[in-house]
Amino acid sequence: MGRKFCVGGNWKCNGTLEEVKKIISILNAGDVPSSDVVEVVVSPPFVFLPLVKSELRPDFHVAAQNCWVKKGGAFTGEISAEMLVNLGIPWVIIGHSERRALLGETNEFVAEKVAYALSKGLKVIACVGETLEQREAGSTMDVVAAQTKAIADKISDWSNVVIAYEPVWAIGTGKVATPAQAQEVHAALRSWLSDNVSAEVAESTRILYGGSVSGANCKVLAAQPDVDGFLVGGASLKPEFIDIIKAAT
Ligand code: G2H
Repeated sequence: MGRKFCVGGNWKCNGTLEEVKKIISILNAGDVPSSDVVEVVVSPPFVFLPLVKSELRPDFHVAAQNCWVKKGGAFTGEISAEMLVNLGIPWVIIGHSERRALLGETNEFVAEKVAYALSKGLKVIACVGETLEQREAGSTMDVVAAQTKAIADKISDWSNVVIAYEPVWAIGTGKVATPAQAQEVHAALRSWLSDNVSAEVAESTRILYGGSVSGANCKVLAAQPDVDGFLVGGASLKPEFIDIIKAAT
């Protein structure tokens, strides 16, 4: 079976109650391909998760933007995987570069979180990607391979994992990777999975592109054979998110 196109909307730390309600109504009215063709996952800040889950159309799914690395308890300010499961939130984004860079999340810590979230039954969008310095030094593939290896070392079942390749230099900068740059890394990641995990996992695991995806650039990126969807930030807060979902067809 082919890889179903997947579009994630990462709202990051944005939105008032009124704005969130407005985004929900735009999404609910959007004319998009059926869920047989595209899987849509929107990821609001934690505080809006119950609202979004209850008001959002049922063919779109909801993700948290993070969760704690193990069972909840005395971890002030954290949200556990168990809580997400309890609220019926099926997905979680883990290892976004903003958390890696600003909050010091290491490859190992991210991988532990991925493994724990999966063990609780969550589906995971695991983010990888290189900085501009790393790209210019020619180490893009070493970096994303190390990030992916840390995860591969801790999990055995990849069926609930989606990888998001997000070059850090393209995030929120308006400087999108060219289709060729995205395809090159996606293909290399798939080949890494084939060599280091299995051919089946390489074939079935979806690899999303993230970093300044917009209504204007999504079609050419989606046409790349190893681009299986997008993780969208800024544009996921706007009506053009509907156009990006339509890039699935
Ligand atoms: C990358 C992306 C969403 P943006 O972080 O994950 O954000 O589309 O704003 O670059």
